[in-house]
Amino acid sequence: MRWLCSTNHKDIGTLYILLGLWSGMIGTSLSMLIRIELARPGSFLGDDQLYNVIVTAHALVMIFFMVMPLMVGGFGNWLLPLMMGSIDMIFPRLNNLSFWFLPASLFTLLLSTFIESGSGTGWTLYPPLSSYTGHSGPAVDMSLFSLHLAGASSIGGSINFLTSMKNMSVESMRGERMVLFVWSMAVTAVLLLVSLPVLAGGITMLIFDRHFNTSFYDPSGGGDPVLYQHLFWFFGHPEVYVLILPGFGMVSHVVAHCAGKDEVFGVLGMVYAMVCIGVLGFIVWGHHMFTVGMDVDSRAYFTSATMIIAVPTGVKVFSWLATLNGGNLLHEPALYWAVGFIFLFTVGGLTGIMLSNSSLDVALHDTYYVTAHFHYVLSMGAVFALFCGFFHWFPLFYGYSFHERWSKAHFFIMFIGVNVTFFPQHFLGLSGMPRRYSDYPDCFMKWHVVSSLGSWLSFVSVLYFLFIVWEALVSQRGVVCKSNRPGSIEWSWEWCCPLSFHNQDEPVVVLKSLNPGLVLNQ
Ligand code: HAS
Ligand code: CU
Repeated sequence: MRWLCSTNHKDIGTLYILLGLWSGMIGTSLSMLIRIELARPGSFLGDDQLYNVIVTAHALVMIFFMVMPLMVGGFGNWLLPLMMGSIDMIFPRLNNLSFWFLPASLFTLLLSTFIESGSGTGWTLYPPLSSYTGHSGPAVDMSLFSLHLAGASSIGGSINFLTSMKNMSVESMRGERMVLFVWSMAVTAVLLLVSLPVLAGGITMLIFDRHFNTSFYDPSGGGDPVLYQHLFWFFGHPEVYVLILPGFGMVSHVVAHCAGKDEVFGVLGMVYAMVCIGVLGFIVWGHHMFTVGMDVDSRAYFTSATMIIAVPTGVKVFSWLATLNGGNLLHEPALYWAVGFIFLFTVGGLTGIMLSNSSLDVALHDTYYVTAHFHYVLSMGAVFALFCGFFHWFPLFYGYSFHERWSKAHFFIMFIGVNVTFFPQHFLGLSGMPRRYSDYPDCFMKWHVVSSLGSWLSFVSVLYFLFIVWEALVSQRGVVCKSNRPGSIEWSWEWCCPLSFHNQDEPVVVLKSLNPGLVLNQ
């Protein structure tokens, strides 16, 4: 059990990966309950508060305990030191602490669902629903405490990552020469560091309103619930980029590797695009609040500022395509996920541009169109990027390889499943189906049935994925080097890091030293 208190970045990365997979299963189960409730008009769960609690827990679990731990905690911890040429993170014990905040936070959140009637507030926890009048029991307090803990974990992690990048990188891997995944983590860490304290302040004020007679968000005492929305979305919008930027980093490495190229097209442009997305992410939060009664000038501003984000994101999309163009493609599962990511993330991004038009958003806000948008960028953006990274780096991390044909089949099942689930939600939204409702009139039934059927297919693909991982572990198949370039040795090198740092002449030796258990079958 010593590895539970390990301060080694790889052990901690593995702990995060285990936690993320575990929470992923909790989140998936909750999503299936949602889709069962919505598969038919009428009530399945029999209790709308329960439905709201499930929706809330699904979102919080997926965001804070699945995507973030896997991307930032898992891949970040595993890859950063390798890609910086350093032996570990600079604060190894803080690293361990950051991890252990999370199980405590997850436990608190899940426990809150068993207290009185749980917190059915949605992941945004807007007052007055989350205030004492809306939810008087301690469930909301537990959810807020859980958020505080998860936030402390991320702040600790971000400080660790940034300080490590500054002080632990080898000379040849600093500044502009940091590889793209490291850059993506740098931008992510800054976003977290700046935005999380604002969330912490906002929810602390909510706790004060609930228990200490303040009225920050209560008009009867001179407060305003819209203040909460400003504080929440000043965190919330940068947060959605936290969920995708590390994915951008991973996809860049996989695309370059699978195209048989040294680096992605326009590396420096990719760096500037990420920094640009990070900076712009802080000044567009109002697009979540177009319906609060915002004046027309602010709406014009938030619409224009939001749309500008399409430019750096377009730079990224077209650079990935330019990298693939003319490449000697290596047809492995990770490439499938990367291409799936580029296509479907773009679909989600374009619906985001639609929503950023305040005049349209007044009609589409709080409808299934929004749900469709963010599941395209999350379930098919962030999650596809995670699978992409997982299939690419798992053999490096653990020394075993996946069954290739099965992994490809898994991609197609998941690809069809998520599209069947979420594409119809655009139609539902456009015809006025509101979000966060457990029931609906019969006219919405057709697309809800299709969506629920799709979710079963995705569920099957999750089970299949677990089987594939299990099979890779029990079969203990070694890693087979395939090459799309002259000399597979070079390929093995690329696998870890496209830029050279130490011992470039003997990459296999380096790989072995990174992971002594690694079996390389030529
Ligand atoms: Fe979003 C709501 C706008 C990216 C996640 N988003 C959400 C929510 C989540 C989320 C979770 O303006 C719901 C929160 C809640 O619970 O209420 N989003 C955007 C825009 C982008 C964007 C403009 N979102 C993301 C990413 C996410 C994410 C990334 C997580 C991973 N989003 C919104 C808006 C709302 C919103 C409104 C509020 C809706 C409401 O009413 O509540 C951009 O970053 C997307 C940029 C990407 C692209 C695709 C690639 C670019 C290319 C270049 C050419 C494109 C051009 C555009 C020139 C644009 C290929 C042309 C335009 C056409 C339409 C053809
Ligand atoms: Cu936003």
